[in-house]
Amino acid sequence: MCEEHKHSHETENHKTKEEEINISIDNANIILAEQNKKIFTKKKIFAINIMGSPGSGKTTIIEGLYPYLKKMVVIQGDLESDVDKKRLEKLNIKVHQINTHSGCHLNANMINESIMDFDFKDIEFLIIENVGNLVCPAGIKIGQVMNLLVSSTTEGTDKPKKYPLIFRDSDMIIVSKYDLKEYVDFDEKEYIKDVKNINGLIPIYKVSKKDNETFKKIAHDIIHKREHMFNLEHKHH
Ligand SMILES: Nc1nc2c(ncn2[C@@H]2O[C@H](COP(=O)(O)OP(=O)(O)OP(=O)(O)O)[C@@H](O)[C@H]2O)c(=O)[nH]1
Ligand SMILES: [Mg+2]
Repeated sequence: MCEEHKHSHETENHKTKEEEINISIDNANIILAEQNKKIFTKKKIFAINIMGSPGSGKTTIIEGLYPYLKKMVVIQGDLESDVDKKRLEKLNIKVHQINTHSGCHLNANMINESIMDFDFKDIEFLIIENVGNLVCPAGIKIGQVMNLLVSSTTEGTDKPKKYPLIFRDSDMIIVSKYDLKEYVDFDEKEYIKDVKNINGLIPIYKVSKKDNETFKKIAHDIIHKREHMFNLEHKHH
């Protein structure tokens, strides 16, 4: 075998090994995510994974939903710091911090370790704020039953076109910073059209941080999903 071919053969083999390792990491993550899901299901806890760009308004959404989803515990995922944890604790929300350091998304193992010392008594909702990123968290299973994407008007109209994977992977979209849409020339029609092209039936809510009526509506829809999932008696909201 000539040197060039030998070399390319070796790189191919090397690549295959790397791919194999990645596949087994992915599989281990899927198994752990299923375990997490089973733990939550057993306790009738509805686990929501909140995704979105840095600064899109994920923590603000948790603050807005809390008055209507009182029985919640939060896992806060950030590269560094406990800034968001402290923010939520001011409202008396129970928060567990995960710092990924260089990791650009949470994984099932991090969640699994984090819930070891959880007190799940009287908890109905686990809200997981993933690391701010529109790429990495998409498609990663961590034990959630619902992916909530927070997508702000200030990020621009073109986000569904540029980052379709995360839009496809979501079960609900909250268009945040709706109060700022005029200032940033957010083209709502085009945005909604693009989202519907990617994920036809997805519910989309538009919210500004002081819009408690919409937070109430979103919370009630989430409560409904939980009741449905666990076959609970539907309350009249
Ligand atoms: N005008 C306006 N500002 C908002 C709204 N929602 C969030 N903000 C502001 O946007 C900034 C970022 O909000 P956060 O809730 O911290 O965003 P985040 O996605 O949790 O940020 P990271 O955790 O750092 O990724 C804050 O200064 C908020 O006050 C909104 O509806 N309107
Ligand atoms: Mg945050």
